[in-house]
Amino acid sequence: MKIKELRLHPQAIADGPLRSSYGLHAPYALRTIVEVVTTDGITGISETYGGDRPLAALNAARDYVVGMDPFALTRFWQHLHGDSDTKVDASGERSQTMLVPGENPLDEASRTFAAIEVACLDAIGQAVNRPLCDLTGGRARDAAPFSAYLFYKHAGGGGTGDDARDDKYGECLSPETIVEQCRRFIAEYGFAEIKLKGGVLDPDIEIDTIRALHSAFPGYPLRIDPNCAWSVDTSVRIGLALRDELSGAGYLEDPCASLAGMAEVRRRLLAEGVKTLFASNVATTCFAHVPQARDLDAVQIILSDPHYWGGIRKQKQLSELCEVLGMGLSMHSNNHLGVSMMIMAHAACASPHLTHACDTHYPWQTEVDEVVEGGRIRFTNGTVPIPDKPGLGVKLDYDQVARGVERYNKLPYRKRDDEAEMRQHVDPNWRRILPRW
Ligand code: GKR
Ligand code: MG
Repeated sequence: MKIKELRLHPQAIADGPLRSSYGLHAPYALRTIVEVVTTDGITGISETYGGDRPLAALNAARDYVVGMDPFALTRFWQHLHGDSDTKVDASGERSQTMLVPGENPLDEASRTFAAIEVACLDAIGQAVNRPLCDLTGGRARDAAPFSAYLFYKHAGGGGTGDDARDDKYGECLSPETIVEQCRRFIAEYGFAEIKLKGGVLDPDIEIDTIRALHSAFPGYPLRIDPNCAWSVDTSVRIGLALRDELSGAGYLEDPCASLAGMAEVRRRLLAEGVKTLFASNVATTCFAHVPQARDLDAVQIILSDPHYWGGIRKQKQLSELCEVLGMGLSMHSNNHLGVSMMIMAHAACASPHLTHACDTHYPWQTEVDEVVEGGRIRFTNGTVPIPDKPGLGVKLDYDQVARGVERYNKLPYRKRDDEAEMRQHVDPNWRRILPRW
């Protein structure tokens, strides 16, 4: 079996005006759907980040990919990374750049690799008639657990003009409206863990929001992720204030910048008897960051992402590494379609050690944009079960893919820029200041 064709379909998917410390989500998020067509007539599919840069990197790999044996993934990794993938800077320096995870230039080779790897594994799964998560030694679980990923947001459901989507949640900029958003998430999807994207409102309002969620949903593990919007002192203050609410299976995610900053917050909280765990997808974005994160005790839970940590086999290796190092593991997310939903579910099911429900933005996207045949992936009690079908278990609806390409071609932007959106729609003087509080 050889790859005879690589097809790339840039997609624009409607997205609501969600807030984070990066700024404001644009009316459309960008993704790329990837297909590899083999000489046996099998088409393997995948999904990755969108816009010019990921597309250019995939196009640059085309000459190598066409003609490649889909089993020869290690050689492809070596081709993209040169002789050592540890040459990625382990100093933690790039965590200071605060680029959107998955769009860090240094993750590019692993991101490109992952997109092709998954499509190859999908093709191999179809060739041997086995689900993808069974190809790396058999699955650890049959369904992947996900969490309710709550966002402060302005009114609006995403898209523009005639293409605007319904807004199921309305404006959510207060503790009460976030509790209501959560109620709807849990009623519709059955999630059993809750994450709040923070770093948006004054920290005291965010403390009140977590407290309100804690009393409305007793027993649900809670996590808050301000994407480094807080200083070390503010992080300590919030850690102390939320010592009960974030205890147990909850956690504090990237409260402040850098591994050194998080290590200091952790030390100061432990000195006060607060054992809240810290998770990161900003200070730890590749294998080279893990030993340092652990040695400093800055991060206890790694938030991986198969889309830029190097795909499904790397996700499984990371799971085993975290287990050996005594660290927890969960999964990061950005806006995505149903193909990525299945990539994440297979990655989670292939990983023996997975300590917390994974993140997903999927509830924020709508049926209108879905590219998988048969419509949106369904959740069962907060999980995505692995279908009894080969490979990823989903096929593309090509009419929907074409509509996504059409939307993409009409857009004036080719990369995510939450800061520019914030200036255009909310505050003309807004800048991303870290720490803001
Ligand atoms: O969608 O605004 C967002 C998130 O902030 C996203 O970009 C992050 O990458 O979800 C992510 C996170 O956990 O940091
Ligand atoms: Mg995060």
